[in-house]
Amino acid sequence: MDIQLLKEAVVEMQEEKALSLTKQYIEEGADPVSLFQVYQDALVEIGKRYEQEIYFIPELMMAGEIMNAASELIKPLLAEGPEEAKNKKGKVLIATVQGDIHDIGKNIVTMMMDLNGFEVKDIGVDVSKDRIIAEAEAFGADIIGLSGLLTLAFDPMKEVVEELKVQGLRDKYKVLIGGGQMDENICSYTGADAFTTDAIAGINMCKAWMERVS
Ligand code: B12
Repeated sequence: MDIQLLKEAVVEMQEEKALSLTKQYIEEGADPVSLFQVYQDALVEIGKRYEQEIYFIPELMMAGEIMNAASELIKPLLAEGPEEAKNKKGKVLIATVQGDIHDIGKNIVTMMMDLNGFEVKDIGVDVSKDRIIAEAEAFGADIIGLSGLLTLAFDPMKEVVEELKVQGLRDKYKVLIGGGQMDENICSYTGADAFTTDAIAGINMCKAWMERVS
């Protein structure tokens, strides 16, 4: 797999080329997680171009479309994945927080968690703290996964944690925040238990938490 060639095609918005390379690499036996990683890296580059005003909203939208089309190609490979899928490990309620509509990363994580043996309920984007908590309660979640890519998502994440405290539910859930901007500082600002910028790392954290309780 020529990572650079694929990344360039995505960054340059050459959808047909990107998808045909993806198909070719799949046929050649490329690892699905590495393929997702190339797309994620390309989207970071597209984000930078947006910041530099080389790209604008239409390009962000186009990037989203290319990523979704690629996900459809890559997903079936993941479905051939681990045996452990049958043995549900724990329940994860996942949402993109209020004010944020980015969902590509969340959808990837949801899919990967499911394939890794978690029971996942994805309640969508732009979800209020009250709904997140109500849904977690109704679902009997062990973990609440919050996605957010905007700086504006930090406060809604914090509010979910605060509201859990107000309702006396903070100790009932592990809260994991995810998205490209997440780091140690944001994690402590929001009061979440952990953060990740990577789906696989996030899944490993969830596995470790569930092993500790079982
Ligand atoms: C595509 C895109 C869009 C698309 C989104 C389409 C969609 N359906 O999601 C559209 C065009 C709608 C969009 C809109 C906007 N966007 Co936008 N967008 C992007 C872009 C280019 C890629 C995002 C993406 O999908 N990345 C790929 C995925 C796979 O990566 P990921 O989300 O990080 O997810 C991975 C991990 O973080 C992790 N993960 C994610 N969530 C979770 C959750 C859990 C629980 C776990 C465990 C793990 C996890 O797992 C994933 C796989 O490893 C980014 C740039 C960037 N690099 O992030 C800008 C970016 C996020 N957007 C940005 C902006 C500014 C906007 C707009 C405000 C633009 C505008 N003026 O309207 C709007 C916001 C609308 C809103 N209210 O949310 C800025 C945010 C800047 C900031 N500091 O706040 C960015 C960073 C671009 C930039 N560099 O300026 N955007």
